[in-house]
Amino acid sequence: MFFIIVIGPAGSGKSTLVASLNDWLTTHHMDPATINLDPAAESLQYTPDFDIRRYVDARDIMYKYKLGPNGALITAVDLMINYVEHVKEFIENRKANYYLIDTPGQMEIFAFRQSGPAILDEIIGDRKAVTLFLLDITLASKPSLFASLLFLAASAYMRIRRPQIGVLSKTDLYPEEHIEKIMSWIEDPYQLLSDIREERIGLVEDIVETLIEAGAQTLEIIPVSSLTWRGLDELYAAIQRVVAGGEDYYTEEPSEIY
Ligand SMILES: Nc1nc2c(ncn2[C@@H]2O[C@H](COP(=O)(O)OP(=O)(O)O)[C@@H](O)[C@H]2O)c(=O)[nH]1
Ligand SMILES: [Mg+2]
Repeated sequence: MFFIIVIGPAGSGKSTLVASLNDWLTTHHMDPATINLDPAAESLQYTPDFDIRRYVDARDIMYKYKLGPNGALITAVDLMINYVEHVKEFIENRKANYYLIDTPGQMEIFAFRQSGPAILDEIIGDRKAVTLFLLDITLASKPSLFASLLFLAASAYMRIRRPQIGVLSKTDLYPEEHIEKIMSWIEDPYQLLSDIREERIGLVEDIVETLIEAGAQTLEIIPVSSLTWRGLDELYAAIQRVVAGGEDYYTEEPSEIY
């Protein structure tokens, strides 16, 4: 039994990826199950096998405690820990091969507060898990903006502390040249640095350079589209390498970015 945690900024395509990966795994007879941990999800592109909204619903909390949407989501995520036994019970009974975990839209409320990582630890324990961090291609139009997504992935890693694979999402929206450009930045961080230099934004160059020079860690990134299923085979292979091969993607090649 393996856990696939899907994380990323609001609207980066987490729930859509859970839906498409669930369909892909089902098509390939891999027996997946979906767990929705977003108490504020309005509508999901899949029918979750376990749905936290049955126990904690951000909208109910908003009315009950007279909170705004953010306050309600924070409260909802904090309350989720009380229902973690139900998640565990579901997992024990369902006995799936893969559990796909969908997380709240606003990743900072989940990943950057104590309750999110604590809930994941409770659910997963010391079983094998991988985090898929979504880098939304629509937010990566400039080299510096792409670098900012890498930093976000790195800070999510610091919170979740599980092997992480980057997913460049929504690639169907951009021409192939743009995707190739982004992939060249991943293969050669110095190319990213020199393209950032052309933007002439000072401090950003220094930050990126420091991180490259520090020999900080690498992130494998796979271009994916949940619409066309582009990259889902590669993504599955990468997941497989982490969870079945026991490799830690963040510590394997300490030579590239981070
Ligand atoms: N074109 C395209 N749109 C996508 C893709 N994945 C997600 N989206 C769209 O992006 C928006 C946000 O997706 P969602 O999965 O709800 O994001 P979440 O907040 O991270 O869960 C929705 O309108 C999706 O239809 C994709 O692969 N291609
Ligand atoms: Mg979502």
